[in-house]
Amino acid sequence: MKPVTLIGAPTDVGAGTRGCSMGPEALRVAGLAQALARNNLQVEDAGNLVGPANPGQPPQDGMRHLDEVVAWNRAVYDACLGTLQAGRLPLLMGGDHCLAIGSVSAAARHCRDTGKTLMVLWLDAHADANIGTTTPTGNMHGMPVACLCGHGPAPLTTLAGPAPAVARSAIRQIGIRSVDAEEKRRLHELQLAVYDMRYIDENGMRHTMQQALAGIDAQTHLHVSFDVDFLDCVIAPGVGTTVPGGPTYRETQLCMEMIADTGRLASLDVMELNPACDVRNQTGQLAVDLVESLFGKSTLWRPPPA
Ligand SMILES: [Mn+2]
Repeated sequence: MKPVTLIGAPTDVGAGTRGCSMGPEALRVAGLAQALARNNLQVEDAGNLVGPANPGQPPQDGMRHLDEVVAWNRAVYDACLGTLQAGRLPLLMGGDHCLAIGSVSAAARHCRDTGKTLMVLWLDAHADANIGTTTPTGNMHGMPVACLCGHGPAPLTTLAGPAPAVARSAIRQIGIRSVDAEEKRRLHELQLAVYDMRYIDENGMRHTMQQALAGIDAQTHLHVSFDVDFLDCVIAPGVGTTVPGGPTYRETQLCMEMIADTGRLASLDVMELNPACDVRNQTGQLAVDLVESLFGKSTLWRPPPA
């Protein structure tokens, strides 16, 4: 496994509820770097990126804080791309989920430069596929998937070069259970691979992950974009947009361990952790626990998967 660089992006410019700007520090307090080091990874903490404050303005043309969202995403893109070019694995600590436009665009750029094949696993309660004309709120953390597919304002869709940054077939969404009315039609038109909660209920997490990870090979760069609201809010209250009925602790552990088994994890986002909504940092600690599994912590010694 490559050495890991922690990159903090302390902003909530893309969120409706404020507070996930404190997410990076909560992950540090929960011992993220120490947990990775315990699992024999080399870790460096690159500190926090700097960007504009949250101006608290209403939407313009269906989007809130576009200028600030662009500035933060440029900073995230540059930091993640530089980390990848240095042969390291960027772990972006959000911050709201709009910042995945920058981190996934960086992964896409790096894959183009090195001949790798990008696969994006989007672990989330929400599909994040809105655009300015479909969003009910204007909050840009509901738009990163659309932007990565080339639908959105040009400064965000072209961070990595000509849009789209990512082929729609490269994105697999897991845990989805909240889709806005207009977004539902768009999601259908985009033909993304969406493993929603009904799919997980009917097929189980093991089969779901086997499907979501199908096609992975030695050339795959696997980017995991983990929105902490993926988790059932009974165990993970520390997010601004809780949706009931998410994966349990055990289901999520299995999800993370099956990703780790591929050995292809190459970049990671941990997003939307909101200490203002949390209880004694329990969600921060849970996120750290799950990230350990994502990096290969297992209960027993296991032979490498075939
Ligand atoms: Mn999200």
